[in-house]
Amino acid sequence: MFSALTPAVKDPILSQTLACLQDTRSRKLDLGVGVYRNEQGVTPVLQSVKMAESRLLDEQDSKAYVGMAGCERFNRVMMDLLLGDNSSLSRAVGVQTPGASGALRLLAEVIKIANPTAKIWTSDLSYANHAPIMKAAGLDVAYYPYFDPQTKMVNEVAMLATLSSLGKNDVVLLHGCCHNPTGADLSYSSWQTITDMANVQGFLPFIDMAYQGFGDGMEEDAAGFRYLAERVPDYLVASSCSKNFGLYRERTGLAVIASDTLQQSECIKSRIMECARSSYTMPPDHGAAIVRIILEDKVLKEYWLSEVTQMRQRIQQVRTSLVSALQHRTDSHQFDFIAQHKGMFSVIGATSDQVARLRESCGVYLVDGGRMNLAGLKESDVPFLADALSEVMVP
Ligand code: PLP
Ligand code: TYF
Repeated sequence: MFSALTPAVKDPILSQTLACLQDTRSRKLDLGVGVYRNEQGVTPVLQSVKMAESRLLDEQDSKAYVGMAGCERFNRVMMDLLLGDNSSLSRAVGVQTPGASGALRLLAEVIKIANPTAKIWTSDLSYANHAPIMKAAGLDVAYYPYFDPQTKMVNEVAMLATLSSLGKNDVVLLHGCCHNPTGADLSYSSWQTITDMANVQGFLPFIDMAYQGFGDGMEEDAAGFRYLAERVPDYLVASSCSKNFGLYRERTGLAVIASDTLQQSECIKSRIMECARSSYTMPPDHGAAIVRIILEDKVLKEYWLSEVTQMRQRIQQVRTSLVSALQHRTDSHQFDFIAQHKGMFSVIGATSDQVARLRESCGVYLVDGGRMNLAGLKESDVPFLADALSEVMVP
């Protein structure tokens, strides 16, 4: 049965973490995989999560199945977090999924069922798993221009020019905030323009929100998306609790569907649950139960928000420190863009040769393409990293 099978290509991100673990040098930095680490280099379980877990241990009286859409109370509080008091809430429905990855896959499958010839447009560059997930669901994938390697910011003119040619057969995948891998986010005015284009041209906006709270704040990070959500007839969202709740391995996420009527959204939801039934059937409960407990409790929610603020501020601080260390060493403003980027990552413009030299000569591990996880960097490691970057990247 399997004799002709060749091994899979390695995961481009996780393979860097493995390589760093196997590196025996005492001085090394794993800035590959997107996990947050604190000043001690630890990815902590949040205190709010610990408190919710201990409550869950006391209160949970059954492990019976919850249902195909997961926990509807989780779906409700997560939609509230995502949408605030947005008017589209009244026509939006949610399905709990195994991480945002599960949501991306289910939403892609329902697009394929509704329109087998649909084409999905993703940013160039984008999250390493976007294209594989969409292709696995049978969708055609195309790319719109996004990252400008010169400015290290979004090339909004080129992006909007491409989007202006799309129509009813197209789906546009947008990062809600904290773009992975580049760190370069859309401006509010681009969200406005994309909203107008979706309305006039009829393409479907599909938003991936994996880092709400890691850019400028919980509400601020959703502002562009909420502007669009108020105004377009249909949209889809894949939302993740991996980073902002630190629930990575618990596989906790949400798919949101908003169509022009609640009845139509419910119809799409029923087809999504049908897709889930023919795959994993029902999502894991533990992470969703934790999130539900936190978001339903005013005090716990405040505490959790303060923990997200701490994580966000630490990332912002480390960005500022790195920029100033690099200004000092290079006597230039070549790396200032790092402080303008949002969220965990920055694409720093290292060539594949430079990425290899950083790894081999300096023990600094980035993802190929030059993505650096700033959320994995300790303040105390900034001088070491700045030395390595200025040695390898400055002529
Ligand atoms: N979307 C983006 C942009 C991501 O960076 C990630 C990775 O964390 C995901 C989706 C998947 O997240 P999850 O762990 O919730 O499946
Ligand atoms: O981009 C990242 O690093 C995270 C985590 O195949 C991740 O999103 C890493 C590898 C992978 C899926 C997710």
